[in-house]
Amino acid sequence: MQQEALAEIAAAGDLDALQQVKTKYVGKKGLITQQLGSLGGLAPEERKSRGAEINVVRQAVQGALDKREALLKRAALDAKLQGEALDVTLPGLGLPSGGLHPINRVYSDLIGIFTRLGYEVAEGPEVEEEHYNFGALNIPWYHPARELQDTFWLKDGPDGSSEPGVPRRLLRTHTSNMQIRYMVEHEPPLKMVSRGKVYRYEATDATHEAMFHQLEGLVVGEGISMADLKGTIAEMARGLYGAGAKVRFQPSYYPFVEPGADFAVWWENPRGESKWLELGGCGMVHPHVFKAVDDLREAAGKERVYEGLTGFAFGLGPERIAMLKYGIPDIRYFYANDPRVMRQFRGEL
Ligand code: FA5
Repeated sequence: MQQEALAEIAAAGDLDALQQVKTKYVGKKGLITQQLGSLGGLAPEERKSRGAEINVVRQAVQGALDKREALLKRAALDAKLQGEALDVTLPGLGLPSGGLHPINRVYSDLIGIFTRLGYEVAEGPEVEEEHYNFGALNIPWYHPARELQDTFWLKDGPDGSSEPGVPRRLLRTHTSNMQIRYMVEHEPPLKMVSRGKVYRYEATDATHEAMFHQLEGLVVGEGISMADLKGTIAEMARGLYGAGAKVRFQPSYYPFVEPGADFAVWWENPRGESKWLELGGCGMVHPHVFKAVDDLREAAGKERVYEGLTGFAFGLGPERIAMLKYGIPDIRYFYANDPRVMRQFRGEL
């Protein structure tokens, strides 16, 4: 019986099978237990020697059972651990990655160029008072130039009109409001760029949006000249398009500069496409602007420090740069929130 029991123990492939063998031999009604129970019917001498024999068998079987149980438990644990193991070499699930909007990419290129030239970066309001967007920029209410930039007005008063004595407000039509705000706050000499959204009440098409972006630049000091302006725009073009970049200036009119110009950059891509890219307007700050700034400073209890100085300003649209750089044919794609467009810029930081 011992041989049989040991063979069955060795053959038990899992803990359930082993439990059956255990019950069969050493359980309450097991074969060995029964034999021990039957000793009572034997003569004392025989009972002693037979009892000793059976005990030897029982101990051998019990020992084999314990060993096998430990082994099977270990194997079961190993199998469980194996099943639950983390394979760190498996490819990950891949979190979706974001990316910078193409306009922000262009802005960071531009801001990088100007901060390296020592410009400060300023931020200002999109909801603006009429005076900062127009009046102080030499565009009085009767000036036809206001019609060049159709404006979204805020309906501040209860009937949509403004209260007497309360400045009318609007969504700024350009970032040139920051020329005024910055000069009122800071003393010359200064170099500043300001980025942000601007709004115009106009029909949209492939190159015009009602909301778009601008980068404004302003430099004021003694003896600042048109040559400094041209050199700065050329430096920006080189920063954007490399050492061979070309710029073109054409006379233009903006009430807040005199003389004024539009500037374009010669753009080429590796596919051999090229053209003049009309980027923005610029010019020498009009003396009326300096006077308006000093008036505002005086009203705020500050010193008049701008009259008699010279300076230049420029304003450009990053959308135009981004459209060419990324081959985007229609400005409206930038703001339509179409994931098929924006997905192409994933991972671009
Ligand atoms: C201005 O807004 C002036 N404030 C620029 C300026 C600043 C001149 C300082 C002189 C001194 P303009 O309206 O031309 O100028 O707009 C400047 C640039 O903004 C344009 O060259 C163009 O790149 C971009 N832009 C104008 N309108 C739109 C539009 N609807 N959609 C997209 N980009 C536009």
